Amino acid sequence: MNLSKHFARVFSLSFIICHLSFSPAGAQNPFVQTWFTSDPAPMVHDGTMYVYTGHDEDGADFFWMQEWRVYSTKDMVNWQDHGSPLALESFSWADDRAWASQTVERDGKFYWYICAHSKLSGGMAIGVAVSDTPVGPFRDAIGKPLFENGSWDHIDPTVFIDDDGQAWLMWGNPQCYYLKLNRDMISYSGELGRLDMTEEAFGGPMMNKREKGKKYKDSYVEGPWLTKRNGTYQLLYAAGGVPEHISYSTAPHPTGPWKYAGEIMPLSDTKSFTNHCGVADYKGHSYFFYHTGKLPRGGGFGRSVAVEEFKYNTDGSFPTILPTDEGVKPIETFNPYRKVEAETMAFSRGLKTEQNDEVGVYVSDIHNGDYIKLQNVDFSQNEPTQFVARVASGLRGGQIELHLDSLKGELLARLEVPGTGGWEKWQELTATIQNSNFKTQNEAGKGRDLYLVFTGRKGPKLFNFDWWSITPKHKRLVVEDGGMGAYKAIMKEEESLPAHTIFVPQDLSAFGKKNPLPVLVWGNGACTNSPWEHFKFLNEIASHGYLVLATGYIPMEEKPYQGPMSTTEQQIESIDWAIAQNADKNSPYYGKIDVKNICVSGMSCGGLQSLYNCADPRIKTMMICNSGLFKQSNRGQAHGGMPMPDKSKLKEIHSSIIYILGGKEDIAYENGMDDFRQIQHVPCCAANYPVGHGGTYRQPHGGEFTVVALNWLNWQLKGDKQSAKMFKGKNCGLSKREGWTIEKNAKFDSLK
Ligand code: FUB
Repeated sequence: MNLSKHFARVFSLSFIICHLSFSPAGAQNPFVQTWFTSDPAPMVHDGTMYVYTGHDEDGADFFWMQEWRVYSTKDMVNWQDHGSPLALESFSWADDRAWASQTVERDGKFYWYICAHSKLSGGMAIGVAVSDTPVGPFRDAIGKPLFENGSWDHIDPTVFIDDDGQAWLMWGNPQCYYLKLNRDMISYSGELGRLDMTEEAFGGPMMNKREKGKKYKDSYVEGPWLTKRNGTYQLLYAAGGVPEHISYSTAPHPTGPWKYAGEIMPLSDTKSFTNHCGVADYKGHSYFFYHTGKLPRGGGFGRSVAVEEFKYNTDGSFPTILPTDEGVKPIETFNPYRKVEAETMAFSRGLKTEQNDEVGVYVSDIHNGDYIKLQNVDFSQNEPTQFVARVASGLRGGQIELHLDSLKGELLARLEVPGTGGWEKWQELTATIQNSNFKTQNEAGKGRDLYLVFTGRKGPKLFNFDWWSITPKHKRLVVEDGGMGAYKAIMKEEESLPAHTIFVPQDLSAFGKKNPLPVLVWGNGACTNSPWEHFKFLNEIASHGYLVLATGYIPMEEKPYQGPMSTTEQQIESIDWAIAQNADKNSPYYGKIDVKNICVSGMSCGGLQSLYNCADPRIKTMMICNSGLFKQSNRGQAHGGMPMPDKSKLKEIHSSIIYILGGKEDIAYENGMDDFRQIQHVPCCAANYPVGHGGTYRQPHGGEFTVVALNWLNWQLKGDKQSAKMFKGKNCGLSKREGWTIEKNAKFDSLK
């Protein structure tokens, strides 16, 4: 018998069986297929779910782990790979075992608590890294272990910030330890604490303290996850010994007394003898993260993160949660009309991801037949015209085919990828969408599954893949489901108003002479020529029945605009346009715009643009956000290109005016408050909310700043008496609203 042929046949058969048993149809777990990932720690920040993981090496025979990785999603099924922003090399004292970890945000910084083997003590140690963003770059925050004493117990840190601000760090195998972190999150106070590892607390004592022959309900092993629900602390942990299941205990205080509460994820055939969990609530759903060994060629040392949705029992206790291959359902649609990092996937086959300084993370190891699947892709917001992709190939390239709903489903486009002269010689290539008449949603009115299928010569690597996008025919986007107001809004560009972005109710039929749309004219922070930082705020305002005309190009994605600054004239163009459209019988806006009720407004440099334009007689009111004219004494701090009228300009204001500032931390606080004090001839107030210069514009629906702005506009432009109460009188709504303060000038109470 020809042995090499025999092995080739056995190998290819087992490969096929592996892939067949790992069917993509509907499966979401494990939700990362490019690498082995373990010990998931979820963190929700700014509307995004992040998961921090360990990384098991391919083909390993122990937990020889070198780095940690980060993934994120907004819809729970399409995950973006952020690569590895933290590795053993980040800690000069660590030399082995990049084991379980958890990240938490505090005061705008992200603290990643890890454990690793320490070359200083020879045992395991707890370390902490810090970053300004959830995806790094992270650096060792203190240049030494946060805690070590030579013991091997010190693994698996969990961190929890309590309602009173106290941050708790817990970890350990088989003893569970705790420390009280200081406010700086990188030091601690007090002595090392030890939980009482009793039968009552954990269903059984530590393994090494068990009485021979005695049966115990359970026992704590490792991987603690500390959280709190309905005022009760919950400690989840890997339990029972090897193989591990997940159990939990509850307590009135993090230090105890803890009481065993039962199993959450019982033992089942996950092909991993360890388990490790984390829980998080996200967009009204509760999720349980854990790991299995279920990826092809995975197992006890090749684990993969998985997630299940669950509902807490009414008393806050956990239900039983079973591991599934299906995983979770999407909770939002996926927008393809933007730059999508190629390493964003609901499922994939055959691929790896790599990273470099030029492009960040990209998809690599692409061979014939490999694919990326994205779930719940909603094409209905626009019409697709082109598929654009950035690729590089050091060999002969291949093709990317776009199919709907299955690997061989309806073909949308086929992109030819040539050799580009190197694996990192990137080219942007375009293919036409062949059939733009396809159904942009499925029968259920949801998005469709999109498969990016890679084809080419059999055998060799084809190309690397950085990002892709679908070019929309029309520049328009529904933001945050159209906003929370009574009129679902849309963000769009109009040919008749170049270099502006319009936010307006989608259905204009509700508006006319009796109910016209007041106008908000907006200038952007840094006088950037796109409202990319403020679109959620502006969209939300539009959804409450306003025509919002923002300076600059439509932000089709939430990324800083890179182009020349805007000009003060663009706000005047907005006013001219609104008046012209209202008078134009052929315009969809004909007779629908309230041209007598115009607010000119802007943030930071956009606020300066607004103040520059303040004398325009068509202005009914002004709203100056995180801004104020520079004083003689600090003019030097201004950036080039900012409009710089001196304080005498304030005399030209002829309307009511509100300053909305970010409190003393706001760099514009001094200038804004100085304006407020100087404005005595028209009603003026200054509202402060302690968030600093950035305001809350990028929070969902624009956050607190939207609430105040909407009340001001409703009062000043729509005459709404209820909204007036937010500002009028000694006990006005704003004076009672958490975090806000308000000051008013002598003329303010005369404001009707
Ligand atoms: O990933 C290495 C170790 O395996 C973790 O620290 C434990 O929790 C177990 O999952």
